[in-house]
Amino acid sequence: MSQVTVTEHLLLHQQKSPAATGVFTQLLYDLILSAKLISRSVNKAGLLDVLGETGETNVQGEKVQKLDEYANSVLIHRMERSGALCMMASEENADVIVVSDRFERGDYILIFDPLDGSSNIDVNVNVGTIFSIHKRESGKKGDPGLEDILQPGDRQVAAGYFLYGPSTMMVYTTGFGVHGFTLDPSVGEFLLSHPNMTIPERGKIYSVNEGNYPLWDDKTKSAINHFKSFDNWRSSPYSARYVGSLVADFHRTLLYGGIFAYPRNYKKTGQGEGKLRLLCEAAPLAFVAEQAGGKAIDGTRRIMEIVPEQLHERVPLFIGSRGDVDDVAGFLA
Ligand code: P6P
Repeated sequence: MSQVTVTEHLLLHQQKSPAATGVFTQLLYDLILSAKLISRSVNKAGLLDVLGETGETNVQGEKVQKLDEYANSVLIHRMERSGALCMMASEENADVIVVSDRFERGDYILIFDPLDGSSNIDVNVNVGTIFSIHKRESGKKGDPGLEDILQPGDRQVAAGYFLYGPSTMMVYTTGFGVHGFTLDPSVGEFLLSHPNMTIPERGKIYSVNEGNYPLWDDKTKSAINHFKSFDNWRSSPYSARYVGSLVADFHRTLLYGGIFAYPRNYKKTGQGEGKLRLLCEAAPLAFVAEQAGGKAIDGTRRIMEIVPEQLHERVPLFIGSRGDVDDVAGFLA
């Protein structure tokens, strides 16, 4: 296969996209550089003093891992200097980060989860960085604010993720298909390895934390039981796979098909609306899923249509093969 880098691919195949401007290319370049720095530290985690927790708790009430903090600081430091952004939001930061006017600013807005699944780092399980890119309505002047970032997923200019696993991959979309790249550490470039990724119409794997079963409502229990029964489209139970790292579970679902679910967990504090965040997890992955021919709902609504009311809003998430998500929608209607 010819060695096509991400930036070449963007220029060659994404001209149609409003994203394919020089400023966007610079944004993507700096995002990729951040991911290379994070990948290097993740891959050496056992050797550097970056394992374990910082002793702090983030806005989500989760213990901050040392690598979380490192990944977050790399992204903020690098991306505020990209010249492409006016504002950022991180899953690790309570408030938005307005790019200081001592840096050159652009109209793009970057939302990210710097190291999703980081509780798995200490046991050497895949983790990832998820990103979502919006563009501020042109012509707006002055400092950006929450109203510029509380946009539905349909308004995303681009979205994707980096997966730090046996190899480091980047998967992204600008609205013209989904494309996967694998980092070749010997040259330090992400090279096109999965052009035009499409998710199978149906799968044979369901992915959910079954330990939360007692916390679900009856409709959710029926929907998940459907995949573990003989009365589904296969007339055979699906296989269960659950890594507990969203990017790893989603990436497998994208490649093999099937469904990933994180339902509402009633009785679990703060998870009445599910655990996953709309802006930095559900919406970017929903963009990728839909561009690959899949679907993503919160149970009744298309994720991409939900207008966030707050920065760290959580949503239930059912995402994956079109047919499997439609089955879930039937049970939850
Ligand atoms: P649970 C990791 O902490 C994360 O945010 C996602 O990566 C993952 O899908 C989910 O939480 C796992 O949550 O409750 O099943 O451990």
